Amino acid sequence: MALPAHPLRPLSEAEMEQARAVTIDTHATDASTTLTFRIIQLFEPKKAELVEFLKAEHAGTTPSSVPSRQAEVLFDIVKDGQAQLTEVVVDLDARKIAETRSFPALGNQTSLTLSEFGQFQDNCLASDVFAEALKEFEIPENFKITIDPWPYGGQDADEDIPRYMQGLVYARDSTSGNDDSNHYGYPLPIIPVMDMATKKIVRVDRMATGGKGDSMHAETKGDTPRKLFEHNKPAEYIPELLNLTLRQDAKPINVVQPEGASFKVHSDNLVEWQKWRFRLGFTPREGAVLHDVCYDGRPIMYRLSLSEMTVPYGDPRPPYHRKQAFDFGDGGCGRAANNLELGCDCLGAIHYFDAYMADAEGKPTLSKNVVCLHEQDNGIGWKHTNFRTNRAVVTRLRELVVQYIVTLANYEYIFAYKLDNAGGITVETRATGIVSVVPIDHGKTSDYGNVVGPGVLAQNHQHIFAVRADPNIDSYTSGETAIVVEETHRIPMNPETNPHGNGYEVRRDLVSRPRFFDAEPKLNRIVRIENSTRKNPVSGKNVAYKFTPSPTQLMLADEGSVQAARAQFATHHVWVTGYRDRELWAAGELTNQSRKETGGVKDMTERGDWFAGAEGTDDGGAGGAGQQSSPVIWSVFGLTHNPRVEDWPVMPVEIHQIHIRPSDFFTANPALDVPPSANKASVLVPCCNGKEEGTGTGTATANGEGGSVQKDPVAHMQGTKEVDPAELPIRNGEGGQDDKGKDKDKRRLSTTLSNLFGLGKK
Ligand SMILES: [Cu+2]
Repeated sequence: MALPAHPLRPLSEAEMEQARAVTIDTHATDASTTLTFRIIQLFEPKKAELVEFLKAEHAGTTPSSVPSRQAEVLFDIVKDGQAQLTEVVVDLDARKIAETRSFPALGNQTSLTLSEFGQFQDNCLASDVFAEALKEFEIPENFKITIDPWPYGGQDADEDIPRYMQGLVYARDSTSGNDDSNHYGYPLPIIPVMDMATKKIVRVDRMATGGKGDSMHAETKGDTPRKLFEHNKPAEYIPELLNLTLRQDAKPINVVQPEGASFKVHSDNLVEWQKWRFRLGFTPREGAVLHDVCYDGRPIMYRLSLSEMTVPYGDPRPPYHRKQAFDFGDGGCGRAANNLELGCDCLGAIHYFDAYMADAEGKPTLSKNVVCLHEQDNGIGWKHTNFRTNRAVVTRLRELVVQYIVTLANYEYIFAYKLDNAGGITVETRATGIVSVVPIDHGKTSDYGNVVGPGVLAQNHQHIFAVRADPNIDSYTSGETAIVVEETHRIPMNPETNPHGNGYEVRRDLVSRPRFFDAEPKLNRIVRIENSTRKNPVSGKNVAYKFTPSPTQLMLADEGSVQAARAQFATHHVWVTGYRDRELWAAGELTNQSRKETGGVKDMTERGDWFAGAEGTDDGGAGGAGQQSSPVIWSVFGLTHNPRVEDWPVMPVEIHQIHIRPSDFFTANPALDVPPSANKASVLVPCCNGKEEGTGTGTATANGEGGSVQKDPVAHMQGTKEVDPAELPIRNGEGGQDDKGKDKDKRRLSTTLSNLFGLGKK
């Protein structure tokens, strides 16, 4: 008998079809009603139910119940030109709707879909309003208009609008006949705004193009068309259009795994690698998600995900205040995931995961290769050389990388979870792609960004990320995970406890209620995620994982601004909130067009929850909304990106990592059993192409002869071999040093000096 689907397995094609059919049967009940689908995905089981299943799964016993397979379907009910956003949860086993939610038409909006992106450009180019706006400019022959769709941004205080989108307009020089010629070198100073229900352009905003000291507002329209791009230059990055020779001096680097990969992928997305085991999920909003992450059978993370990123732009000239993207909530990092290519996006033995996503008709469409899985070598893992014997033991730090890459208009983000052979988890973000640019008058510079090419201003902006970690350190039991903020403080010099002033102390602060705090490198502030009952048998401390919050710059927009209000998560480095099913979004569920963050981490911290062990069990004065919960951690970090010329025309990766590491979780270095085998494929590279040049002293050659490296290593002369204490000669008042010992020391010193000055024997 076939086993039932694991509750965390993504929806199959057949399950998506079934969810679609049930939704259509229920909501498209007459001929004048159509449904436009946005998302069909697995509706993750309630934690309380899933935990019981996971416990039984790990114990190898039969679970008392299996959570039912459910699908979450987000769609518009379109009738008489009006769209009603609706969400249903479909019980796939029972083939019926289990829950229904409707959303208001005005105010916060759900994320944009790929079909909306496509419609935006087509409808703009077909619009008389847009054509009229273009008449203000004279555009060189052979240039084609191209429009990057953008979320509308935060609504101004006096706005109360339905679903809008805006677009940044560029022109592409089609002379080369190559569709990949880079349009970002030719920005136009207009932003069309579209009502997505009527598909009509509601207005075209005009932009200021001045420099330092110039007006905050667009100049008035002249009587004659303004000539554009008189000084702009191509900004190509694809190799065949580059006006330079590609470097020839890089020889291939191959990653060869002659015995294949050491990970195992099972058909239901269970991944096993060395002592790690997890289930890979994939959602249109988050992309890859790690579920039930265990090491050596011990749970660590119930769920680990990238939750949100906001990109607020710092150019104060209207309408740029609305240039603020929420890449997860407005766009969707899963649905914008690249189809990764073998040998380009990762090296070595790669496994790719596909995902099914729903198209506008709700039909499952296969996205190939949206997540890649591979191992990589990250240099030395641990090493020690016994200086007495010169015996070195060295192991490699190997990582299992779960990676996905997202293209959101001009930018790319590369997200990776890296599990390593020392029990560590690294969450990595890389920003690359093309910086967002706007026009600037020829010859001017700006306080609001950097001129990266003639007539091209790359505006200052921030990228602020939120990683969500729902930990279950060494236990599936709710209430056993506790968060402790640990700091290291100076002890003032005092005769009783710190007579010489060198002492310092480690202080612990148990987080008993949800709250935020910030990175504090001066206090070495770290976050310990502990099991509150299990002690490490060696240290007696609670078993834990820890991470150091990154002291990166937080939201720069003024506290009173819409930009800051809609991204409250971006105002602190760490949030600890009380768990609720379905609460996955740092800036709230609906970020698109939001005026303020709703249902995000700030609201979660304010509802009066408490954690196990907290004094009192009141609701914190929040009107009964509080409850005892398990803690969820949100790590916020970012990049204030004031662009460099080197970021143009395509930006070298900006990397950021958070390191979640075991802290008294194991009884010793968990990588002690990593074999220190020497790599037989490594080769020696001689100097001078292997030919003798000059005297050639001081460097090892390919055959290992003729060099002085480590042959008589001065640097290791740090002591002598051990001696039997019984053999130590003791003389009164001389601390165990006899004449023979002094002679030995003298000999050693003279050898050292001789070697240092090249006088010793070789
Ligand atoms: Cu940037």
